[in-house]
Amino acid sequence: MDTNTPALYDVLPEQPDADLVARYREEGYLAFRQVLTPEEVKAASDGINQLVHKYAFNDALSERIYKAKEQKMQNGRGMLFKSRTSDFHFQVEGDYEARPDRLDELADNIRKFQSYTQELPIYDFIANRHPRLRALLGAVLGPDYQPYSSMALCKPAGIGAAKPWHQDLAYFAVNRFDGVAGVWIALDPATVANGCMHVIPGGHRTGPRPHYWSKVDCEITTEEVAPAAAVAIELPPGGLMVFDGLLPHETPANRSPLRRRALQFHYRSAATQVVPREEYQKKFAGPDGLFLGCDYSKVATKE
Ligand SMILES: O=C(O)CCC(=O)C(=O)O
Repeated sequence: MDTNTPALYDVLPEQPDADLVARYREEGYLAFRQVLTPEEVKAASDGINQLVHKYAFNDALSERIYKAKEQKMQNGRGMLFKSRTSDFHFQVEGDYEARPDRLDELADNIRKFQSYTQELPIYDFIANRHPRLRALLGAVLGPDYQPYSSMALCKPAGIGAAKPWHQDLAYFAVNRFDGVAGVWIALDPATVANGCMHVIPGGHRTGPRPHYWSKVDCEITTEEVAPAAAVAIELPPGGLMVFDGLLPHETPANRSPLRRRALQFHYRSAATQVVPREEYQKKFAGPDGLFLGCDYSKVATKE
C-alpha cells in the first residue's frame, strides 16, 4: 500500500475493493476527485441560495437567534435562522450583518447549515440514495449503516473563518468510536487558499484527543496534532472525502476572493448506537475518566 502519497483518487469506483477499504482503515480517509456530476453540484449549490431565500427573515417559517453579544467564541457569533417546524437551521458568518434587503449577499455569507437533508430532494438524494456513495459507505461501515447528521460549513470569500483541528467524535454522542464516518463534498474548487480540508493521515488510530474551547472554537491543541504531518486535500467541485470520526482535521480561514461551499453528512455503523450524552462522555475520556470532547456547558461567553 502506497502511504507516501495522499489517499486521493480520480474516480470513486462503483464498488470499492478490499485495498481501498484497507487504505481507509490505515489512513482514516479516502478522497475522490470525481463523484457528483456538474448538474448535481449546481443543484446542491443553488439549494443553499433557495433555502436562504425561503427562511431568512421569514418570521412565519423561522426564528432569529442572535448570540453575538454573549458569545466570546468567534465561530458561534453569527445570526442564526432556525426553522419553526424542523431542526433545520443556518448561521451567518461571524460578524457579517444579515439584512432582509440583501438575501443574495446573505446566501454568500453563510457559515453553517445544519439538519438540511430533508429540506430539498437533491440533498436527500446525495445523502441517502447516491449509488456510489452508498457502496462506499457500505464498504467502510458495513451494511445497514445509518445516517447520523447533516452539517455543512461554507467559507465565504475573504471572511470565511477557520475550523480548527478537531475530531468529529468530540461532538457526537455514540457508544463506540470505530463505526462513524463523515462525508465531505466540495461544491466549489476547494484549495489551500480558500480553506480545503487538511487531515493527519493515520491520526484516528490514536483514539480520542483532548479538546478545549478556545476563543475561536472547540479545538485540539497543536502539540496534540503535529500540523507538520498534515496533508491538504484539494478537490474540484463534486469531489468527495470520506473520513473516520476520530481523524483529526481542520480547514483554514478563507482570505481568498473565491467562496468555498461544501456539503457534509455523517453516518454510523449498525453496531453503533446513539446514547445519552453522559454515557458518551464517560467513553470519550482520558485515563482519568475526564471527558476530552466538546462540552457545550463550557462554551466561553463574554466576560
Ligand atoms: O467544511 C469545513 O470547513 C470543515 C468541516 C468540519 O471539519 C466539520 O464540520 O467538522
